[in-house]
Amino acid sequence: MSAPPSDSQPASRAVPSSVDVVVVGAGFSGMYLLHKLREMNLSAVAFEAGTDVGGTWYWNRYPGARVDVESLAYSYSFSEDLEQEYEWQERYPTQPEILRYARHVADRFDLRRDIFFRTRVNAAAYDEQGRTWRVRTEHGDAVTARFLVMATGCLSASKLPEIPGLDRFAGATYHTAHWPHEGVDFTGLRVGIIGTGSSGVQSIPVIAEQAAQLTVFQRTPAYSLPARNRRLRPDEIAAMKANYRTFRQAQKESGFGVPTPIPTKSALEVSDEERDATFERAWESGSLVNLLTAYADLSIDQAANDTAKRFIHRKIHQIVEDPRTAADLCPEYPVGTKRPCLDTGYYETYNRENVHLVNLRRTPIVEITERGIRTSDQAYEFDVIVYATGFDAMTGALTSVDIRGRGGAPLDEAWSAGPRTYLGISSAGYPNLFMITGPGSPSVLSNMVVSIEQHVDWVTDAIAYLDHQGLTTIEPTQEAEDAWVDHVNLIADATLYPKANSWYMGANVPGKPQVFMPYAGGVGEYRKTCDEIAAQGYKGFALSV
Ligand code: NA7
Repeated sequence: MSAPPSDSQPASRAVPSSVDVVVVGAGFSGMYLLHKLREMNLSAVAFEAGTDVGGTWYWNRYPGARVDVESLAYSYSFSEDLEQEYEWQERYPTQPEILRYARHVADRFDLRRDIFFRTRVNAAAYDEQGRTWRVRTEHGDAVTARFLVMATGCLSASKLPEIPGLDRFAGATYHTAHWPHEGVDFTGLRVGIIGTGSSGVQSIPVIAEQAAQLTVFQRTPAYSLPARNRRLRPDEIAAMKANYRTFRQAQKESGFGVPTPIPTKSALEVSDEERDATFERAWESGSLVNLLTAYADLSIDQAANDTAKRFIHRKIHQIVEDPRTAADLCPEYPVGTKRPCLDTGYYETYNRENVHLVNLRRTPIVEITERGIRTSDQAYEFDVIVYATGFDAMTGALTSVDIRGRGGAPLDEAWSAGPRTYLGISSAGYPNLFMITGPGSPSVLSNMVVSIEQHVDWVTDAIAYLDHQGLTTIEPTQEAEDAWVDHVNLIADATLYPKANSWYMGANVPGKPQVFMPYAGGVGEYRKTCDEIAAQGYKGFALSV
């Protein structure tokens, strides 16, 4: 895998020995945190492994990478000036456009002066006597902080597949989450790609246009809707800018962080014609949320969900000319229980003569060889292999840091049977440690920017409260954490989510506990709960002087 070249040189300066807050990560969470902490006159530094801000949008530079929430909604709301000034170009911006936005925010709020780039945090240990966190970086620097905030993202610990022979391949290999900054030219090459999640679904059509041959190795098909991306019109940008405050409030109260009418009808109570017309409108709208919220029971009732599944299967069979390929592209798990995708020409790509689908359910990969990929029935030769194989989601970036709480307890051991948090923000035994969009919060089931802002606001309010009250530590009680974990599970079990082998469940990482990690109760409900807990003097947390 190629290492990214540098593109943002921080001024050379020494890491301070002590600050109020250490922030790990300079993606959308870390950036807003730094800004807020400065406004509170707290000292803070952020450590970032990349050479620039942007997090997900810094790393995932694969061809075709786009966000699947609309730009005007997938943007910070904390600064009205920023909202008004910034001009988004596209409905679903590309990775370069989103990275440009992140850089603009970093410049506008002068964030880089408190960020140490090219600096991975290796370890953090809580000092019970000093009531501080001691944080160590890969360069050997150590900094002491009153608070530690992990703004490390839900999808940042990338994953290679567990396939024998990974090192044997003689050609070039790329993981979608570590794409070379200079891009890759596939012209005239024979390319194999493993993985058909969002990264595969977005990159396959673009790679197919360049490559001599593209062979897609699919273990589980994705449900994908056409994005119907386009340039934004000046009038719609102006209308949103005039209405932003109302829109932002609606985002906060919504289920997914994207305002949509709340469905009241069951998919089973309407005629086939009415249902098809509704699904057709959702398909035409280019919005995942419109499909997922078309009926009230799609996420909780198998028979209702089957109606959406049949609709999408029909679409795939209409688009893909070869019936066997079309059948292989049809998922069997309930719609929405693995992360659905938005694409640009994905299914159509399988009608190209240079694209070939290998169904790994029928013919699994046996090994990677020096020349390519061998499945149970054939050896394929490639010049390039692309791994679009995803992430150790939600917990990977947290447990890969050696975090030790009270009594030196390692976080990865405390979470060995699955992540345990209170509100997805904090964990018992780890005082003054906060996670932004951690497991047990809506996070990946929502518009991430909405959830990030809510967590950053809640965490910084909690710090302000402690300082105002002359308190030094905040830590969830074991009872509150246990009750929250039970609540998260109860909600998940009332849905169809646990029916799929998804990264929401940790199913893509061999040996990872199978626990549904995000909170499925919706961002509006979740926010209410967080606000109530704060209003009751941080109920469920032990606060001490
Ligand atoms: P995803 O969604 O986790 O997709 C990874 C894909 O790679 C998925 O199709 C996996 O199949 C496949 N995979 C993983 N390991 C293997 C092995 N060993 N053999 C074959 N196939 C494998 O990651 P993405 O980067 O595409 O997207 C992540 C999120 O970013 C996305 O959900 C959006 O929120 C944005 P599986 O499904 O595990 O059978």
